[in-house]
Amino acid sequence: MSIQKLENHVIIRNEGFIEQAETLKPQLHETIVEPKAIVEIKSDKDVIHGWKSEFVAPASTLAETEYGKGDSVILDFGNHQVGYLSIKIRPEGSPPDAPLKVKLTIGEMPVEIAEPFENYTGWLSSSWLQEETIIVDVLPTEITLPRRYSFRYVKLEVIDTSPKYRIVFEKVECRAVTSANINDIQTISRQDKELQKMDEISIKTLADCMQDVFEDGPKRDRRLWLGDLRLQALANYETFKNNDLVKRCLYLFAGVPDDKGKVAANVFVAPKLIADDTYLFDYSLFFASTLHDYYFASSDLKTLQELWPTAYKQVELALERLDKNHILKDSADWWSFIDWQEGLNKQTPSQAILIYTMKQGIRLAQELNAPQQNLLEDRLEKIETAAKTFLWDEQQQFFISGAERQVSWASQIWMVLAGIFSREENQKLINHLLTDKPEVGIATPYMYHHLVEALLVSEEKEQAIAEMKTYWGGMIQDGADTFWELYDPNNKDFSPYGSHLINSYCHAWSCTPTYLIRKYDL
Ligand code: RAM
Repeated sequence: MSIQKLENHVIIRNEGFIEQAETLKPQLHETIVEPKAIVEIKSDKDVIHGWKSEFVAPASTLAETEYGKGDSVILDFGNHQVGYLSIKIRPEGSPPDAPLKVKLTIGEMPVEIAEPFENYTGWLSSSWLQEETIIVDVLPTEITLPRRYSFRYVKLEVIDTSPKYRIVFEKVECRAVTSANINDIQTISRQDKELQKMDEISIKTLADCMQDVFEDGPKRDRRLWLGDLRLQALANYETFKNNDLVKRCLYLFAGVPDDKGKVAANVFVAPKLIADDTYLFDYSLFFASTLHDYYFASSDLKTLQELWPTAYKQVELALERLDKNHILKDSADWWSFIDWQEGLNKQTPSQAILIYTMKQGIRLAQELNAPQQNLLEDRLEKIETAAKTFLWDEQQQFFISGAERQVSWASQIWMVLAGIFSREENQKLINHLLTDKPEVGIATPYMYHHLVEALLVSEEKEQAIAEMKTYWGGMIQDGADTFWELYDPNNKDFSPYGSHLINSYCHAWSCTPTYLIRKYDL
């Protein structure tokens, strides 16, 4: 379990930055979506989580049926939706002499409809599981649920009417919302239909996560995380090109640093802008990285000038963790995310991320003619040399991490991306990784993205495509309408949270195939 909770969390609010973010608040586009079908969720041991949906009737037949106590119906909206549900209900029979009680269960995946939420035992709050009980005094009625939901399936269960009346669901619809403008996308037609499909699903994933900010997942955690933002922004530059939304998110992070200047790993935007008391070594550094990518996508020099001090501060604070050998200190109590891989030592991948972001920092310093450039270059050289001296195991031909000298996928992948070796050496390393397959592997699409990008920068295009087809292609075969937060093809029930019910099935950090396909012209 990984929960960070800080006492005496001091935030220094920069009202100018917060106002700037406010002016960039996006407009939400709305679309009314109706369910496509009435379905049943059936048990099937051969499908993911053991549950599949089966067509029963077109959704247009919904209003032909009367429902009484204990009856239920499952609606399939045909694709993933993020929005507000409304239901029109009328009574049939005698005048309603008791309130109507209806329970809604709302799910992105069939498993969420099939398995009772009461049985959930994960360590994240069960309040994320999407359900609602409504009690209606006066019928007929039209109810709009106040919460925004993320779903494909909705189960309506009549808990009670009275012996004297039944009800009809005359209409159910969803007001779907996104700040992405689908018309802004240049459609591409690929020869390879699998890649084409992956591109489309990535774009849908990204669009459904684009709300008031770039959310990590519209079901959970519904907030702005830096690590997710960095990847969403990259996918966005290749597709929606909503640069202002990236800019808004950068200003939000820069608006609430702590008293040392460190930016939080995630922020809440309601009831007002609040920095979460969670700090991750890699995520803070990715502020600089996201600013780098934003600047080169937008040429917005003014924003770069304003946010450079915040970006540089993240590097400066990260450098404080180096020991006398220029290697990041490892300890049991530090927080760097990297991946949800069980038992992963974070030292070497974090060192690589430091190198990766310092290089981007140097590029920014050059653009600005900033005095920090020399210092960054000087430190970088030492840190890179130290990585080769102390973290590279000549005998194993792998980078090792921590006192246990762990060989992980994450260390090799991030060192390739950090570019401390030549292209040929990187190519050798990444191929060695794929053939040797060290035990400490990859747990998330987030880390998989980095594997694929490491292959692409090493000019291993065919292998990159093959990995994407196994991984994101595997999700598609397992029924993904949008790409998932977690996916382990060898253990499809995997969840770092103790239950796959709480996993998010439309998740920002999984939206990058469109970036990889378009940027590297796959
Ligand atoms: C989970 C979410 C989020 C991610 C953090 C580190 O809570 O999946 O997207 O950035 O972990």
